[in-house]
Amino acid sequence: MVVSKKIKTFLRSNPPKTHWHIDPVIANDTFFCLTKHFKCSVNTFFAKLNLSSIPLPTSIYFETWNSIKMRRIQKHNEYVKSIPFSDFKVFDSVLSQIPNNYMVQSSNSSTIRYLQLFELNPSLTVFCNRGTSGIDGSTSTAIGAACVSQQSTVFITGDLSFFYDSNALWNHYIPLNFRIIIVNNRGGGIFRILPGNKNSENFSTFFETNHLLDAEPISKLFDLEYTSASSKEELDTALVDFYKQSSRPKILEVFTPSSINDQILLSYFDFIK
Ligand SMILES: Cc1ncc(C[n+]2csc(CCOP(=O)(O)OP(=O)(O)O)c2C)c(N)n1
Repeated sequence: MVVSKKIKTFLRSNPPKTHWHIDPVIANDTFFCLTKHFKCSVNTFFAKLNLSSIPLPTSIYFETWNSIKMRRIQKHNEYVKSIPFSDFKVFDSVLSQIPNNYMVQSSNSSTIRYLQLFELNPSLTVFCNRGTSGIDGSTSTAIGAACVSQQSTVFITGDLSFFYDSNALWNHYIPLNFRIIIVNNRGGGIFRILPGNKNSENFSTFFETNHLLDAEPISKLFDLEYTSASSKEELDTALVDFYKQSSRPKILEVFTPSSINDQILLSYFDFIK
């Protein structure tokens, strides 16, 4: 599933001549132009595809898109340096400090949207429940995946998604190296990013669902180690020890200023244009 609506719309309104989907089971016709479904794994497909026998046309396709990508990365780095502590800045610190070969589990909604804006360490494997994109069940999924795969796992989540599924912590199977990072912006930050009037009580009560909860009492209840951070310095300090071996799973809760998060994200898109 392509997360970005802008990219989905772009590809739908600029359809390719052919669209091949490679998957052993299912082929979603996301761009309404699917021409062929190869029912096999990606590795099998590329092992059988004899590229040297295919005459390749001369094309500037790669150079064109690669230079756009490079420029975007450069603008991205410039922007991150210039912004104050916010959701965006938290993702920059957090994503650059996940150890190699971790599984990253993401909740919905702005968590996965921020995640896709960053160049990730290619040794990480990233999962998120997309489809109906519920904020429910992400913690349960992350814990289940960590148990079954036995891969070191960090779960990154928003506060509402975390509190919604806190019952996921009530079991005896959470691996000791399981890590949770809660980006607590005191409500549904995604709704501030979407267009509409944000300065009304109706907005904060019924859309953003403002709250003052923090995860410390829940960590005590379920016997998890707890740390919090409210600035870049505190976050970077907390991350130094966060992935070290421990006798209990850990939660790191990062408090961000909800009033500036949306503006920082929206200005990012203007800046990299
Ligand atoms: C089960 C369910 N209920 C409601 C929604 C609508 N919804 C989408 S995002 C969101 C808020 C998410 O807030 P949070 O987890 O704090 O993440 P943030 O957007 O702040 O990063 C809600 C309520 C949903 N996706 N799934």
